[in-house]
Amino acid sequence: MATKSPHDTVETQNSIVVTEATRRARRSFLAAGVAAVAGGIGFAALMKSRTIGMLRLPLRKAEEVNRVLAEDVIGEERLAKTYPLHKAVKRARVNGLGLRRDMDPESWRLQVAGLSSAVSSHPKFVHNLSEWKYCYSPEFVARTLELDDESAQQPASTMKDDSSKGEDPLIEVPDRFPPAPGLLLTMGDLKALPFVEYATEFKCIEGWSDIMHFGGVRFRDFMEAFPPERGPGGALPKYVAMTTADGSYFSAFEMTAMVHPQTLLCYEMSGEALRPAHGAPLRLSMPLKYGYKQIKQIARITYTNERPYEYWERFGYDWHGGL
Ligand SMILES: Nc1nc2c(c(=O)[nH]1)N[C@H]1C(S)=C(S)[C@@H](COP(=O)(O)O)O[C@H]1N2
Ligand SMILES: [Mo]
Repeated sequence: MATKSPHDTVETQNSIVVTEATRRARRSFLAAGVAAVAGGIGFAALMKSRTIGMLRLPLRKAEEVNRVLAEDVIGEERLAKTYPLHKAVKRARVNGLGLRRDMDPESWRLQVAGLSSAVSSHPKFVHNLSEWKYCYSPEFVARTLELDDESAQQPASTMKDDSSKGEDPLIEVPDRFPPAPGLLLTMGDLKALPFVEYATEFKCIEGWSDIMHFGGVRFRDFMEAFPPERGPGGALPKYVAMTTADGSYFSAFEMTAMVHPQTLLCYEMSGEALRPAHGAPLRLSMPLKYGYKQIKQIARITYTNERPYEYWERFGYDWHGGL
């Protein structure tokens, strides 16, 4: 069997993106040439026009437009602006519904489904992830309240998940913990991967933003370590779904957004261990998307080719949540 090195996973994805971008650029380069001529500029005029870099201005402009387009579609090259870490707020605002404060932290595992069959030899492989039981008990509430400060204890969400956004009662929320083989990872498995941190602007659709400092592992590094099952021709799965342990919140993403270098699985915030109100033990940071896509208290990650359902979708919010 030809085993692909884990490194190959991300490299291949990048080359897919690059190839696609190059193809688009070439297409619009030609289109620009045609347009320049058709637009009456004429070849001689085109050759006399100012050059920027290697390209004459009219072509350069088309290339620019194309770059913006490609970034929009591919979402791979655009980076969110980063700030010096000390510019981040010391205590970030808390927002969100239904975070569990009563989970036994010892019972937390990160379930990963949709992996390459090669992982069946991994020591943390299990045949049925759904058999894992997270433990809840009121005795853990006091401990998580202690880890958060008072402001974190009264989340101020005004995001409507009631009928005001027109919930469609016909939409049935699918089971987010279907039986599946996969890995049951611990925080130690995540901490063994390269640590990355940054401060970026976090934007909530409710109209506030803060510079927040996140730390954790790049999803692309995580994916190298725990590679998904590939489709025909070695294609990566199209989507990644994530859900909390109790299934009360869930989000989903295109693979192109997941391999973005600023997409992090975070276990630190403000340079400290992630607090319960901010989604301990593990949350997502994806600075090119709105806050509602940055799921907290992640328990299961699934690679899939079917577009997964997203929590806010039935209330009329955009599935992509892009900024
Ligand atoms: N599990 C879970 N994750 C969630 C939410 C939630 O309600 N539950 N709310 C989202 C929204 S709308 C925002 S703005 C951010 C807030 O993150 P913070 O509390 O760390 O500021 O979490 C996101 N992730
Ligand atoms: Mo939000």
